[in-house]
Amino acid sequence: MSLFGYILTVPQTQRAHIVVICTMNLKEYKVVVLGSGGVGKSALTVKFVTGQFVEKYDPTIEDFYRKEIDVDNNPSILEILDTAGTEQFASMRDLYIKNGQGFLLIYSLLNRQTFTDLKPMRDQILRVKNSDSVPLILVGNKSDMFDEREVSASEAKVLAEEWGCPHFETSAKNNSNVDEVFTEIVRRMKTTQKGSSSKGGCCVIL
Ligand SMILES: Nc1nc2c(ncn2[C@@H]2O[C@H](COP(=O)(O)OP(=O)(O)OP(=O)(O)O)[C@@H](O)[C@H]2O)c(=O)[nH]1
Ligand SMILES: [Mg+2]
Repeated sequence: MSLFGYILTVPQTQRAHIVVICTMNLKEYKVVVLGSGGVGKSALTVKFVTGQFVEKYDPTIEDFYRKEIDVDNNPSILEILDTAGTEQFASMRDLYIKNGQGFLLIYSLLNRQTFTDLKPMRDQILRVKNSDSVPLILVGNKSDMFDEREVSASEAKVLAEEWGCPHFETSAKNNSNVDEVFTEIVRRMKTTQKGSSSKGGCCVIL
């Protein structure tokens, strides 16, 4: 019997006492933020999750965040794994990649080496996932310091085209394209994987 049908069986005088608690299990998407040390992985993630810009550089070992996000009128939960850029922790990457569904590959547009470093990371993703259609986005961060850039937008676009993925330039400091990058990766995860879990909602009648 439907919930509505059940309520109709209850005498009208008692219906005012029925409290219905409904919980909706939202689809969950797991995104992994990868890139060399100091490119702004944590700053972008924290900006997206809390709205704050982290000025101080405190190298990450591993941080995990959950945030509800509304993409194209579909509320979802985004689980974000902010990884360590330092090579010391690179051995953990296979595990992160195995568990992740979408990947943000971040470089600093002030530092060419960080751009070059992304190629082996993408190769690793494709190898671990055993697929060449993994949702990922190439992200050039620190666009507020464009005067000091070492990587042009056009060469990054060429690489993104070669990889068949979008390219964004972001600034965690100026809040430029931060929400857009996270929204777009969810869109891509939705279309390729249709979400990791789509449990139905649950209603409790008191
Ligand atoms: N100007 C500017 N500085 C930024 C931006 N994003 C991050 N930073 C600064 O760059 C430094 C490193 O940022 P993090 O976010 O800690 O870098 P990370 O990639 O997480 O580094 P690891 O955790 O070591 O891998 C910090 O001092 C940030 O404030 C940005 O968009 N613009
Ligand atoms: Mg960090």
